[in-house]
Amino acid sequence: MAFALPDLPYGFDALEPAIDTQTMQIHHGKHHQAYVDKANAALKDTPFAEETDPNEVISRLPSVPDQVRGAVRNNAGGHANHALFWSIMAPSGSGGGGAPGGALGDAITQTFNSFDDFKTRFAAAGATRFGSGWAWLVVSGGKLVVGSTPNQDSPLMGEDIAGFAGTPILGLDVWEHAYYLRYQNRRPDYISAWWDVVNWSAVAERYDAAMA
Ligand code: MN3
Repeated sequence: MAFALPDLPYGFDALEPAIDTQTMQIHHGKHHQAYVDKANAALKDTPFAEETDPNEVISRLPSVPDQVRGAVRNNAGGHANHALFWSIMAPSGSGGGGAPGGALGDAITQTFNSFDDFKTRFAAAGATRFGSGWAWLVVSGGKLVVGSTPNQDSPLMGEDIAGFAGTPILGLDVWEHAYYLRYQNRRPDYISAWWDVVNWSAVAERYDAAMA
């Protein structure tokens, strides 16, 4: 057994209107599936061939054989990033939207001054990422940090590889394939609509696990 495409925890149309149905179908069924297939092909003859958790592989990229390391970085990275992305969203009003409470809510207020200031910082990280990549909220050294990575790099790959490190608890795909059908070039509009479908309970679970 190797990597497998996870089912979405909601229907393809569940994130409307923030993310349209056709984008979800293509993004999950074509893009994410391709990352899974290409990662499996790249890892086939390596010691990671039986690994089912992409986070285990991308956290140890220097141990991946040279000849396939680039393909694994892009495709196991893509698998890990998309699996996280689906899991931290939910339909607006049915788990999606609102504001974080509990320890995560407190930490966001302490770190960024307010939830609105956090959203401004995170949106800027996504809007200013040139080309394709991801915006992140991570836990690093017990602190919350906002940043971004190019392509399918993950903060789990470490600063030397991804340029930004930590345990991701919230991630936003800012590749054009994530928003172009509905928003065309208007990436900031996609980001501002996306807050309506962020599943803060799921993010808080990740926060608690990262802090434990
Ligand atoms: Mn994507």
